[in-house]
Amino acid sequence: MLIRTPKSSQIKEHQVTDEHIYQNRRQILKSMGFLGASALMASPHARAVNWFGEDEATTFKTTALTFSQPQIYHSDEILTPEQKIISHNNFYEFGSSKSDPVANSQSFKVEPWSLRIDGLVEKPVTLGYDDLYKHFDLEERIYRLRCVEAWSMVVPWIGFSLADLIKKANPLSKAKYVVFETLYDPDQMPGQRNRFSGGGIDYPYIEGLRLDEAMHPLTLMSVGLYGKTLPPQNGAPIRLVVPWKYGFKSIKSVVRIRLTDKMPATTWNQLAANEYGFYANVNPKVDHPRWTQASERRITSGGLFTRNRIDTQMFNGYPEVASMYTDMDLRKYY
Ligand SMILES: Nc1nc2c(c(=O)[nH]1)N[C@H]1C(S)=C(S)[C@@H](COP(=O)(O)O)O[C@H]1N2
Ligand SMILES: [Mo]
Repeated sequence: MLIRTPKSSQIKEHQVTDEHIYQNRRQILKSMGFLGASALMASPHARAVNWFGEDEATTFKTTALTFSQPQIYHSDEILTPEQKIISHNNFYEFGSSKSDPVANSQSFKVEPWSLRIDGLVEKPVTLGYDDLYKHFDLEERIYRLRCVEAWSMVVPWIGFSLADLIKKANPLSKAKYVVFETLYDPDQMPGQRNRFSGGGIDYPYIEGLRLDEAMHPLTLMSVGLYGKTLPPQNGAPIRLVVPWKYGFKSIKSVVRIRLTDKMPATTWNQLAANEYGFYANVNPKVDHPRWTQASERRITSGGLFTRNRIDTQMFNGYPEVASMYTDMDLRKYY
């Protein structure tokens, strides 16, 4: 499943993986009948550029991932270029500005890894690094990710349904919520060393979902993007992606998933409850106290000053989730 590729620092000429090259490569593989079998894809190297067009060193070694077809969740929107997805990040464990995660995470160790699923389950499960890629049907899913700060990206994720993982542990009927926890390792994560470098967060970073949200087929455990394993800045080796909720729900570098009967306290809700609710569903009609949520800046191939403001859609354009919230006042439960 995993194919080793050389470090990007070993690549002499720049190989820019933009969305067109990626899509073309997919089209060619598809027409040759390659995707769906285990395709041996050479993995072009990603280049991270900051907003000033300067290169950021990406020395972390990613590996090509194969995934099965068909692509159930698709989008015809223009993909955000890989170089932007891997260089404009929120990952406070590696610093609180957008360019900190790529700069501070390249030596992050993902192997060995341990992800534990426990709490109100019949049989707790522990997955090691290789298990993350072996025991699930990996799919590519193109999802929008909408940050609460009103920017958004369109990302070709690779992963599997969280439901497939939770089912392995046999949840007990008492279980109503799911709590997620990011690795706590101040030696590797400078943001966890003091309050100032880590945005005032009390680590580990915690997120939560209601069990029905966690079991929804859209809810993805992602292990890769743009055909390769995740780089650290995007949450290697495994992170959550909940496309109808603000980005902060999509917790990175997860080490524990615990089923519980109580709504958990979550990182951003504890930090500022009036700004960040437990539900955090993307909702253009409920503004953040300090800015509008009616529109967003879509990050595409343009530069910092490109005008690409678009209207934000209810549930980020995933109306199939609405039935989970029919009896709820979404102003109160924001
Ligand atoms: N552990 C952890 N997970 C996290 C964050 C974080 O700071 N720490 N930031 C969140 C926020 S605010 C967003 S918008 C997304 C960004 O994901 P990306 O960098 O892959 O685009 O990650 C989320 N997951
Ligand atoms: Mo975010």
